[in-house]
Amino acid sequence: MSKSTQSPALKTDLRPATIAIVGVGSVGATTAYTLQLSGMVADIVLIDINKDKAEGEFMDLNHAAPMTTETQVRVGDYPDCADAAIVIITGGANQKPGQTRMELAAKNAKIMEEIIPNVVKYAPDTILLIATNPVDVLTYASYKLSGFPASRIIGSGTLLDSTRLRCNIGRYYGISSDSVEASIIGEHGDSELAVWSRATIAGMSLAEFSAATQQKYNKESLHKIFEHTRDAAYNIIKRKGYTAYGIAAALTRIVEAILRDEGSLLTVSIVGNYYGVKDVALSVPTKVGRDGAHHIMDLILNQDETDRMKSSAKKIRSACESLGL
Ligand code: 6V0
Repeated sequence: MSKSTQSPALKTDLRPATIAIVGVGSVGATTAYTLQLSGMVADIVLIDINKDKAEGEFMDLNHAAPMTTETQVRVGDYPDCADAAIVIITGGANQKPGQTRMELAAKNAKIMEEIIPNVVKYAPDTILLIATNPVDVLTYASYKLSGFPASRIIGSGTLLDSTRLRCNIGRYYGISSDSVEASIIGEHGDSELAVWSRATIAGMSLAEFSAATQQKYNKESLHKIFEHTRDAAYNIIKRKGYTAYGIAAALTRIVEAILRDEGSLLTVSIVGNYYGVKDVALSVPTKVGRDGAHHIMDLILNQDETDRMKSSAKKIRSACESLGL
C-alpha cells in the first residue's frame, strides 16, 4: 500500500510516531486501519464523542494487529494527543446522497469549535491534518481556532481528486497512473479544476502523447474524465452511503510525506494567498515534510484555468465569510 520503499523522495528513516485520530467513523476507522497496515507508526490513539464506537473500532483493529504490524492502537481522550506528531481530524457529519460538501459547513464548523481548542490545549506543537468537509473551509476555521502557523494545518484538499484524475487518465490511455503527472487544484468540491495545460505523460503533453500513440484527443473526452473525477464522491455515496478507502489512503500518504520528511509536492490545502485571493485555504501542489506544508509556488495556468481558480478561491472565501471567518 505504501509506496515509500520506491519513493525517490525518501530522505529520512522513520522515528516511532504517535498519531491521534479525532472522529472514528467510516473515515477515521479506515484511516486507522490503513495506518496500521502501513507499519509506519508505533501508536494510534482513537478519540470520538461516541466512546462505544471508538471502543468497538479499537477492539476490532487490535485483532488485526498480530497478523499485520504490531502498531499499538488505543482509545483515548484529548490529553492523549500530547505525544502525537500528527492529529487527524475526521469528526463531523458526512454527505448524504445528493448533498454538497459546502452544505455541511455550518454544522461541521461548530464541531471544529469543540475539537480544535481541545487538541491545541494538549498538543501545541502537533500538525493538524483535516479531512472533515468542507475541508478547505474547515482548514481555514482550524487555522483561526488553533493560532498555529499555516504550515501546521493541512487539509487533505484535492490529493484524493488528483489521484483519481491520474487514475482516470491512465485508464483512458491504457497506461499506469504512475506514468501520469496531473493535478486537480482549488476547492475539494464542485468548483475544483483539472490543470490540463500542465498534464503530462512521459514528459509529453496529452495532445502530443495522443498523437504519438494514435489515440483520440478532444475536449469532450477530457471533460468526461474530469466530470468522472469531480463527481466520484457523489457516485460512491449514492451507492454505498459514504467514501472511506480513497481518503484513508490519501491521509496515510500525507502522514508518510510528513514522517519521512519527503518534501513531496502534494495537492493539499493550506491557508495562503492564491491567485489574488487573500486569506483562503485551497489546494495547489504544496511542499510537505516534517515541519508541515509550505505553499512555495502557484502553478502557471492558462487564462481559462486562472479564471476558474480565482472563482474557486472566491467561493471558499465567501463560504468562510458567511460563517464569520
Ligand atoms: P461518520 O461515519 O458519520 O463519522 C463521523 C464521526 O465523527 C462519528 O463517529 C462521530 O461520533 C464523530 N464525531 C462527531 N462529532 C464529534 C466531536 N465533537 N468530537 C469527536 N468526534 C465527533 O462520517 P465519515 O467518517 O463518513 O466522514 C467524516 C467526515 O469526513 C465528513 O465530514 C466527510 O464529509 C469527510 N470526508 C472527507 C473526505 C475528504 O476527501 N476530505 C472524504 C470522505 C469523507
